[in-house]
Amino acid sequence: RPESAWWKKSTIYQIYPKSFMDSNGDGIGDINGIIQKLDYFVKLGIDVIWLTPIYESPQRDNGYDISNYHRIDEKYGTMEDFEHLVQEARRRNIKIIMDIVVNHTSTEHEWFKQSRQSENNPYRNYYIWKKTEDGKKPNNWQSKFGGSAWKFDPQTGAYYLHLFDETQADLNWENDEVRQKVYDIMHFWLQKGVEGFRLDVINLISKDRRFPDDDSGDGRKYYTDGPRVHEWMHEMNREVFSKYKMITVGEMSSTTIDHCIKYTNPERQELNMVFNFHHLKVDYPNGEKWELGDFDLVALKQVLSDWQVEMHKGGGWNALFWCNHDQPRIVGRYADDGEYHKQSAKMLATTIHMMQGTPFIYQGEEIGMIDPKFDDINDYRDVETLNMYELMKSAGKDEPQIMEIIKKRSRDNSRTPMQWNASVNSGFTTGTPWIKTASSYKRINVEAALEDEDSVFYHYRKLIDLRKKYDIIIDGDYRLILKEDPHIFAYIRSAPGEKLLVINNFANKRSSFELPADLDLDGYRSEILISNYEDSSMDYRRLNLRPYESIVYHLK
Ligand code: TEU
Ligand code: CA
Repeated sequence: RPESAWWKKSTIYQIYPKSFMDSNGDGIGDINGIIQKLDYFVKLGIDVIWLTPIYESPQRDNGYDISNYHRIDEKYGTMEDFEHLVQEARRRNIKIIMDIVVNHTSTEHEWFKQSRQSENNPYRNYYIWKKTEDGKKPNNWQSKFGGSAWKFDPQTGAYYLHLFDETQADLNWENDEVRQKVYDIMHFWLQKGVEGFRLDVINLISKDRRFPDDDSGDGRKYYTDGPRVHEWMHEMNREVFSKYKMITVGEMSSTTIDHCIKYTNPERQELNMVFNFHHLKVDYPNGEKWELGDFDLVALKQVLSDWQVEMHKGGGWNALFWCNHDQPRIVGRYADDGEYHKQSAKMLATTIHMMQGTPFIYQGEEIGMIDPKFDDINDYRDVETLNMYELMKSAGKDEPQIMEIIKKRSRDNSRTPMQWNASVNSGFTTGTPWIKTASSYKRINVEAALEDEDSVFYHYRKLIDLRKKYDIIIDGDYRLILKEDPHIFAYIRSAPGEKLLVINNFANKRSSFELPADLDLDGYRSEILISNYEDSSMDYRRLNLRPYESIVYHLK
């Protein structure tokens, strides 16, 4: 069996610095706070951390609006602090991945300030400007944060494109100089000792240059996995990635499996792995995020299984995840954050971590953090949430209805302070946190988790460890079983001479499992690798699963 790349055996931990650990009491997490907590990652078994953006930024979208790519935002610390972090991480064999946001810059970036000055400014062509004769918007494309994707700028009487907030202007990747500048930025950070990048919405950089109206949608089909994106990914790989020992993960918005195979099949020399979001839309009615819908396990199984099977076949590689800074906490969303909180959090973790790909854990997930359930719009900070609040209001929805949706869908659900202990503000800050701490911190926190042998934390640690020990998790093929079962998510991983049987009950009640008759599992010895109840049954042929019970059998 060929030896797999190291990053296929690693689990990556995502840090949202603003909410991770505040070292100086100003209520905002910072670099020195991360340094203080490095040993925590060692305890969990993590060898790679990804930091969401800490570059200089007006923070309209919490750092995804960058005004200077070569500086650290002073809220997070200094360049010296960052260099210190790199050193301290390296001492513990932890690699650092930075977030690279180059689909757009802040409108406060010097390039944009220049660009908007005049039509013959040397930076004019760094962004996407359109003039229209009748003064109407260039087309009907919509911003992902609501409203038109075009903003009129009176200085030159032209519109610029912004797929996100109006302070996030899309860069013009057709301009060779822009691409060169992006590669320079990457070299700058790699030379500081960074060992990888997470590339923000990188599949949106190539727009259809005709900029047509989208009669049946919001425009995304004209810029998602656009005409030149693979050409540019390959160019980036040649100009930058190929020159370092590093890893890359692309964040892909509304992408397809075929494109993701292309992005990640090593022969094409583009990226190492990709995030896609289809499994986090199975509770969106008609794909609509800002409407409430029911969780559909059969749909979830189908989506995740298609990605498992097809990416494996095509030689691609998935990034596996439930949580990030844009998603509500998974435990209350797809399982239970009440009575069966602990079992649910473990069950969900096992479901994902036994799949093929590189798992990512988002801060707080490893202790089963849950949504804060804020009732008051004034407790929310996220630009998307606040925009959508206004849009839903003007569409005539009433306040309680709007708040019900926001409570379930807001990105702030995952952005509340990390829950370190049961002291005031969960040990995150001695000051006033920039966003309120979730009230669950007294019960759900790191200190309590470390003291409890049976905690969600130790379950994650075990999963991280299993991946390092069992190659079948990395290279085994995948087959979904009991496809139509509405409560059980079960699958089999197979490698020559061995199997993993992964069985998860997504119901809050007992469910009976019966191994399909056509599976030939005779002649194997079996052991339980991990489960979330103390005394799980050894008889994997017939099980009476308890609520949210999850068991992994290794057959050899
Ligand atoms: O997110 C891209 C993205 O498309 C989403 O997950 C987005 O949050 C969602 O569509 C909103 O409904 C990335 C970053 O992760 C996000 O934090 C940034 O706001 C966004 O890009 C813009 O840079
Ligand atoms: Ca601080």
